[in-house]
Amino acid sequence: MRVTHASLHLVRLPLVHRFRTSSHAKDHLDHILVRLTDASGAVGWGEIASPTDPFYSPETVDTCWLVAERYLLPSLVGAHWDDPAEVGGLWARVRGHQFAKAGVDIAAWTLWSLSGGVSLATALGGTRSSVVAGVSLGIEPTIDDLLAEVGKHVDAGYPRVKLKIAPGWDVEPVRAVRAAFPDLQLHVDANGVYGESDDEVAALRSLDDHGLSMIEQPFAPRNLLAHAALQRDIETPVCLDESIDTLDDLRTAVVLGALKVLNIKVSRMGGLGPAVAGHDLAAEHDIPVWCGGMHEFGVGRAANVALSSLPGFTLPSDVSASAKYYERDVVLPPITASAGVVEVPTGPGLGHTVDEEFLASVTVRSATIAA
Ligand code: OSB
Ligand code: MG
Repeated sequence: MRVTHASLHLVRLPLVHRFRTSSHAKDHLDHILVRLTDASGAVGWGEIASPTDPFYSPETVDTCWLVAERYLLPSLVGAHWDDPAEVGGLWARVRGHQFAKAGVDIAAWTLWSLSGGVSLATALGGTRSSVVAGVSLGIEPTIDDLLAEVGKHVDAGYPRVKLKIAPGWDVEPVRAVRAAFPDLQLHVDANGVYGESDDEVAALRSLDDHGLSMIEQPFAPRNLLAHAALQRDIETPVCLDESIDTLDDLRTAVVLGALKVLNIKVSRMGGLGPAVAGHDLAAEHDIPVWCGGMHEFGVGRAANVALSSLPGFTLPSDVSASAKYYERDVVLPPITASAGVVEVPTGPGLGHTVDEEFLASVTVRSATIAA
């Protein structure tokens, strides 16, 4: 297979509901869609779902654009490859920049599966015909606002809710949500903002009493030792997100006892190939995994749905329906969930087509790279 033409499209979509985490708030997202074409004219799409600012990871939309345009696409366009698992080898010299790599990698997988007439899920080794979705809810102005948001998504059928927490917004919202929804599968995500002061560790430890299915990334990404110490002290599983960019990170975290659950994000791990490898490695260590999200547009979320169909994804994934995020998504049909369950498409490739006319109307900037 040979990509003859590639293009990047910076696309802006407004969020239906303002999203606040421990580090920042956002009303719209700017993601970069990657379009690859081969000599037969087949088209594969990918998505670079980096946040605009370097508050989740060191990458930004601007660094992704630069790295994809200057390094990744020039090494891919014109090169011969047989399997998308080889594509990462074309840019092996490029260190880091996982989000940028992931967007190009997803496009290679979708092009290859489409050309081969198989679904992306099948190409990845998926076995499930549907996946269970959860929702991730931001920090709200008041507890009442939060209870209303949780209620709305529970009513829509989502069986699992994740709450963003930060020092000062942790025990109280968790207690309130737990009191109102005693049987809900509930977990929290701190995005690495807790320190190791006695007060902050005590707050995390007291979350152990609320039947949470996990505490996600309480401490800074590189601070595996603090995660291991907390995991020794509490029953609730510690889940890692920002700490795990590579398989080497995962091996180290396992040896240290820093996690009991892994959030696999295609973007954070640098693509679908590395995400599948992370799934396999976690399974060897009996670590259950779920697929995290970055508020992807339909292209990236369809890839997340396909990945979540692998057998080790035994916990609900952040693959909510398009309507949770966007009034209008870039794919047709949009991603839908029924009683919190998303069907895995069986048609070739992504199983969703990109609405190119709508895309043109929301594209801010484009660039092309030809052989
Ligand atoms: O930590 O999982 C996270 C969104 C942006 C940045 C980081 C995270 C998130 C989410 C959203 O939790 C999950 C989703 O896509 O629904
Ligand atoms: Mg997270």
